[in-house]
Amino acid sequence: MRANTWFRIAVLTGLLAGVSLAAPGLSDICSSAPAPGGDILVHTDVAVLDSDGIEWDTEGPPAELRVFYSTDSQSSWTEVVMTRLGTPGYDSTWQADFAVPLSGTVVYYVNAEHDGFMATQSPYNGGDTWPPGQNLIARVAVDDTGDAVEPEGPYLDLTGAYVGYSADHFYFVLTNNDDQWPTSGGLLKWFSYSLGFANPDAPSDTWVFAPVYVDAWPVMQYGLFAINRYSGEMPERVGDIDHHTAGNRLVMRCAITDMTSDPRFGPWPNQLGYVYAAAITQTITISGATAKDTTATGLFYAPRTPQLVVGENTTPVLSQARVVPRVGTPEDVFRFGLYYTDADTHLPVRRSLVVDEDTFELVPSSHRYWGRVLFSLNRSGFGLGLHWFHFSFDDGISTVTTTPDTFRVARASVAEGQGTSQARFSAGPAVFRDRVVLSKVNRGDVVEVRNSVGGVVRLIWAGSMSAVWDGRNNEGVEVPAGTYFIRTQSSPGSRLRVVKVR
Ligand SMILES: [Ca+2]
Ligand SMILES: [Ca+2]
Repeated sequence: MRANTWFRIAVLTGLLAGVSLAAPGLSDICSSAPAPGGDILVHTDVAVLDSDGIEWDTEGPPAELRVFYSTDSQSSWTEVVMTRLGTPGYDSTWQADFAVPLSGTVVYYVNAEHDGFMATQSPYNGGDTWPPGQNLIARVAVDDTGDAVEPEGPYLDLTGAYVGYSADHFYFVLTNNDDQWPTSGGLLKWFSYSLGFANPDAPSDTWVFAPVYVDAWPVMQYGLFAINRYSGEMPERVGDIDHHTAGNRLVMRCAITDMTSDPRFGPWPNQLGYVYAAAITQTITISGATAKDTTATGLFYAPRTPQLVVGENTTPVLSQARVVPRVGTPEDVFRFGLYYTDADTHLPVRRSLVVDEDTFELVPSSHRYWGRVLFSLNRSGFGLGLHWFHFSFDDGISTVTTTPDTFRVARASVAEGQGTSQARFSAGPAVFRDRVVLSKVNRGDVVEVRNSVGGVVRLIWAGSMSAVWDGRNNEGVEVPAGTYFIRTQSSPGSRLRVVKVR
């Protein structure tokens, strides 16, 4: 009897079909803070995985994304279609918004589908309800009707696979094209139904863990099995399962620790945040086992259900707000930037740079808002004179604003004067290594440093009667040794000569 190899072959087929392609990878799922009676904004980054690794979907939108949210403790869910943002800093980000009640909790999860492959979070079965209703599971695969291979009956024709979790259990639900789940087809013929998980962070891709609904005594009976995809060894029973059938639904659950404490399963929680999940039906006879129907392999982001308490919020922190350079010409690019951190990971619904009366949207370096995210923007073309700027952020509940600051735009191409008249300010030392101190400067004047061929290397706005040139250019890079000329824009005809030495 070759029953010891049947499951290996079939699971291998099922899982490789999905890993090979097209499953949409989700990352950085986050939302704004839940303001009572307001709106919540959900963001998800999406990548399409292929055999070469991760390929960002930048031409989309091939994927369909939905947010399911519940405001009644997961009794019911409302579905909202997400749309792609595609703006700078959000090329692969999808978003949706929905209304927040005045109090209570908001739970949501994201489900994505691309080319028949799904990636999903799921509801959290907090009460460990058994068997779980449809409201406590999420679809991880859809399957066509009528595509089973020479099935003994329509019960072997899968129509879908669902997953869920509680604190203690993983939940597995299969649906078929029938209203029964027979385990025997007569003498020496059995049917099995299972849904396997594989951990992409496992040290090898050898092991699949699957609850199997099967009654092929004495070979295999209902249980959680560890299955070696590459050897002919007998699947090893590593735990019990609960199982339940009702109409076209088959529900199973296993203890999470029976799966994750097995070293072959790999680290848990894992880095990638998901497990592969695929369902399969099989017919087992004395001469071996045959796969009858297999779902595409989905990605199950477990256990990661975002839950929010309406009105609860930690205020974001802004730090290191700045502009570089402080003084420049209308042609110069000014780089504005700061760091945004939100302990409760909310995305900023407002991320503004305000210059005088104008507001600009800042671009984030990542969407991991629990860490420091750099928001920045490069702009040029500001008018001459002194400009005020500040940054303003809002996480959905709290608005935070930086202290107003200034930068100055000045004309560097001032006509060359005689260059001979006596400068009214002074600079010292005339031969320097690290710094030159300019004194008797008019407060608010702009000091120009030019190289020996007349190019402007640095503009310094004098905030007081003195200014310091640190020997660096406008990009902050130390200039080479040589002769430099310093003058102020209020008296362009006067200049001082300094020599920088190494
Ligand atoms: Ca099917
Ligand atoms: Ca917050």
